[in-house]
This record gives sequence, structure tokens and C-alpha cells, in this order.
Amino acid sequence: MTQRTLVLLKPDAVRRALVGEIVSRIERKADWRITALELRTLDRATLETHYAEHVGRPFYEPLVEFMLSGPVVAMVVEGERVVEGVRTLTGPTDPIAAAPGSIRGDYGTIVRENLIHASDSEESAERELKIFFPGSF
Ligand code: D4T
Repeated sequence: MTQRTLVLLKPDAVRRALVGEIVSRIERKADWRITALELRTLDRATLETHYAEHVGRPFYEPLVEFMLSGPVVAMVVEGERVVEGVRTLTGPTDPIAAAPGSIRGDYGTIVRENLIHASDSEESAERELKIFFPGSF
């Protein structure tokens, strides 16, 4: 089942020079393809749309400030069961609970700075791809 998903390498991943490491883990999966990739600085409006489900939660404002703190790498990845597959590579939200071998498990410590976003369902992927790559979808 070919799918596409949105991946964001968060400002901590860019600052810590982990972009190549994380991209290479995605590239090494057989037959997955990176079909868009851009270093960009996000604006608040984009993040408010992306994180709409979290508005009002105590972590929301610090999360947005963190996501504005430096450039991110926005990517589209396509391939077999890629939505679930990138989430598996990523690991759960809390990097301390994430298994070694996952991106968050290998490189993260605190929940806010958990290195990577990946769409959590096909519906989320379609919604998020329209936000981040509006010309393409
Ligand atoms: P994203 O959306 O970034 O891929 O992360 P997850 O899908 O794993 O987790 P999420 O949507 O629940 O959280 C989004 C984002 O908010 C940060 N966060 C989350 C935080 O700073 N404090 C918290 O308590 C939670 C739950 C981390 C990821």
C-alpha cells in the first residue's frame, strides 16, 4: 500500500547536525522515496494550523516557540506503509520511553525536543501535506 507522509526534522535536529543521520535512516528503507525536502523557517500561522489539536494545552506555547527557534527540514516521503513505518523509526513522543534504535530513543531526552515529527495517520498526512506543501497536494 503506497502512502505519503509529512516529516519535519525539528530545530533541535538541525542545530545538532543530525539531519544527515535521520534522513539516511529513512533513505535506507527499501523503496521509500523522498519526493520533497526543504530547509525552512516556519511561521506562527503555519504552526497554529499544524498543531491545532494542541491549542490550549500547557505545552502548546512552549512547543510553538521551540518550533520557531530555528529552521526545520520539511520532507515528503512516499512508499510502502510509510505512515506507520516512519512512526516506527521515530519512536513514541517521550524519548526516554522510546526504544534504543529509534530516532527519539537514540538521540532524544526531553519530550519537547524530540527531533522529528511524522504524520500519525493517512488522514493526518493529507491534512499536513496541504499545510506544508500546498502547491503539490
Ligand atoms: P509530533 O506531532 O511532533 O510528531 O509528536 P507526536 O505525534 O509524537 O506527539 P503529539 O502530537 O502528542 O505532540 C506534539 C508535540 O508536542 C510536544 N509535546 C507533547 C510536549 O512538548 N509536551 C507534551 O506533554 C506532549 C504530549 C512534543 C511533540
